[in-house]
Amino acid sequence: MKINTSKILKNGRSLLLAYDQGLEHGPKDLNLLTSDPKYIFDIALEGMYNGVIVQAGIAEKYYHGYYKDVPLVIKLNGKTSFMDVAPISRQNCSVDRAIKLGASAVGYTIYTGSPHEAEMFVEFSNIVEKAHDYGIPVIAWMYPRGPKIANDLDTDVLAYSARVGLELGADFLKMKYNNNPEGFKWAVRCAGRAKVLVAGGAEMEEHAFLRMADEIMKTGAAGIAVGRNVWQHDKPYSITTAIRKLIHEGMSIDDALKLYEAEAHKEASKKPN
Ligand code: FBP
Repeated sequence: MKINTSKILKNGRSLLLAYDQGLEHGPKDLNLLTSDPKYIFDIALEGMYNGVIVQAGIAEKYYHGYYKDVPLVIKLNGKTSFMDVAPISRQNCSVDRAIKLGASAVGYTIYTGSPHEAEMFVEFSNIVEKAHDYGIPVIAWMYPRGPKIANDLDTDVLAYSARVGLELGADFLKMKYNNNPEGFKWAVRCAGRAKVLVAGGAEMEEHAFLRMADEIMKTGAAGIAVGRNVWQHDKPYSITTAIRKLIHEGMSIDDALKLYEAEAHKEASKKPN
């Protein structure tokens, strides 16, 4: 069966908008605007994202009508931040249900290094088998975490996790960036034909975020799966335009920074005082 990656990947690159933080981190990440999933789906649609990542419950209640133009990625597991020891994240949605909801891809977090990693390996492998029967791609959030993981951003730890994702059958790996371009290139290399998408992380100053995105794309990563750095930003559309040009049109970082400033000026003038 051929895996159809064409919905979430354009010319080998992808920009996804992640919105599963309500489950992973809780309402501390949200405010009056961002607690409304419509706000995020509007950004995904107008910002021409290659996909929006949500849990099934959000998809069921908000992904309909015109949002169907944004490819849907359903996250099939998740855990709250109340649970911090020996991390495990269990499946809460089937591949069948994700497909009924309109998913073009499914996602699953694996905590490599957790005492429970074997359980997640089994669940993940079953998901890969089922999703690939339907021809839809699987994104593995490869997050090393557990008693033996002293530093989850260590190059060897990241590279090992990337390799695990490839070996277990992931089509895409969502990974954290370690601000070490040479080291990260090795992790991308170890991911082989599994395409690496980098998580955005906690909100940072926009120029720093765009510079990081530019650096990431030079490591051979296929794209970014960003959340808070876009939808917590007060100019989400401007940052989206700049990052999209960086990723999909190979815009230089200097031009992307200038573009951001110009767009931010326009976006500010549209906002009611
Ligand atoms: P951000 O870009 O907002 O960091 O989102 C990326 C992400 O992978 C989310 O999909 C997920 O909710 C979150 O990070 C989990 O991060 P952590 O387990 O480190 O809290």
